[in-house]
Amino acid sequence: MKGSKTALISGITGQDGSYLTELLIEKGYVVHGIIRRSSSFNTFRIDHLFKNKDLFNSRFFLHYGDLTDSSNINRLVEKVQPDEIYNLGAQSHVQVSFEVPEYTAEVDGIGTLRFLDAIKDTGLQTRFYQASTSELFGNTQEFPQTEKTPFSPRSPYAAAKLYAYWIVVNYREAYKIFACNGILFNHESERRGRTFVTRKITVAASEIVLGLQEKLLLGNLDSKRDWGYAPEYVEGMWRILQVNEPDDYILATNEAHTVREFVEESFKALGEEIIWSGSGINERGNLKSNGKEVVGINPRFFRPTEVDFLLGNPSKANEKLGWKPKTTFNELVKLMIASDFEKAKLRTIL
Ligand code: NAP
Ligand code: F7E
Repeated sequence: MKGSKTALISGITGQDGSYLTELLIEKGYVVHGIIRRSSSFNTFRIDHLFKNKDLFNSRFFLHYGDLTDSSNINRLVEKVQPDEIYNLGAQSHVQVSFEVPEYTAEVDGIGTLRFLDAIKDTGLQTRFYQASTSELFGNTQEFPQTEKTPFSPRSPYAAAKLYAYWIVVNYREAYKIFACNGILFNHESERRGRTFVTRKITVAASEIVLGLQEKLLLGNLDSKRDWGYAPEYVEGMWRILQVNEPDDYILATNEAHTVREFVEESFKALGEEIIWSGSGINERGNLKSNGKEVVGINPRFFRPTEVDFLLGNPSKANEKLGWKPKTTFNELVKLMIASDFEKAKLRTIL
């Protein structure tokens, strides 16, 4: 569409990709997304846009592609000629990265280089957003973390994202590419993948209360994270590309909670209280109302190296981009529970 900006998004089928697409379409962009071929449909988060006949193939386009395929990335950059590129595609699960470290490095690390080389080689004047992560800080001793806190990755995922972070900085300096890192702390939503701890908890708590599931098995309950609400974070991504100079920014809430607190708040939102007993792998959580054991530990969910505590300071994003998180921890838990409880209720009548 003449006059509209064009964006190219990798990872469009993921949590952030779907919210970012909605935001950019609302802002009048033409959006091109890269989807992977899969043996079954994996577009459920963007199906509502896909089915909108006024949008699809006029302001919203999908292309098959993969971050492991340089020729595909080159072709798409050349064909779409985007004003902005958002590289959100990744093997994004930290625990899984211990199982598939080489693939994670290939997609999350070298995949980023592939985009940057395509921009360099085509000479396209575009703006590039890289989905960097608080996992880069690992077990840092500096609290809260800022853009100046040294990195100390603790997983194959974080090590791959560390390469991506620095290659973005290098191409910005070496080739004057408008490339930026958004160092985002955990952000969650009703669309969060079900194997990340927040969604795993809100789905399980809803099903337990409705009698559809017996028990929720978790790993490290004492791990602390800075959890925000994903739709607000994709707005921050967009803001990072709208300023005059390319730079790197933290997006976070500056408030951290343990996994244990997330469990407690989730059951509380459903009108139940958890009573903890035991310790280590024998710790368990029982419902106060009827004594039923509903939370336990499975060492399978412990990681070979854990990141114990992350807390981000978003002051720079606030000052330079006017970005501020709005949704509180309690509100986040409540809205995830409300959504998962409704979905679970539907299962009781099927
Ligand atoms: P997500 O829901 O797991 O989505 C990941 C996306 O990447 C999916 O669309 C996935 O496609 C795609 N993808 C995976 N492998 C790919 C490949 N080889 N080639 C192309 N695309 C591929 O992740 P998210 O939570 O939206 O996160 C978005 C980005 O931000 C990721 O890079 C993540 O590492 C990073 N990040 C996330 C958080 C967070 O808390 N959410 C915080 C910091 C950084 P399929 O649907 O086909 O699997
Ligand atoms: O784990 C602990 C686990 O998998 C959070 C990704 O989006 O955010 C995410 O990475 C914490 C960890 O997210 C279970 O050990 C306990 O300490 O929800 P998670 P993550 O590893 O923080 C960062 C910023 C990203 O960049 C990543 O892409 O919860 N935990 N028990 C558990 N975690 C899981 N998944 N499952 C459990 O049963």
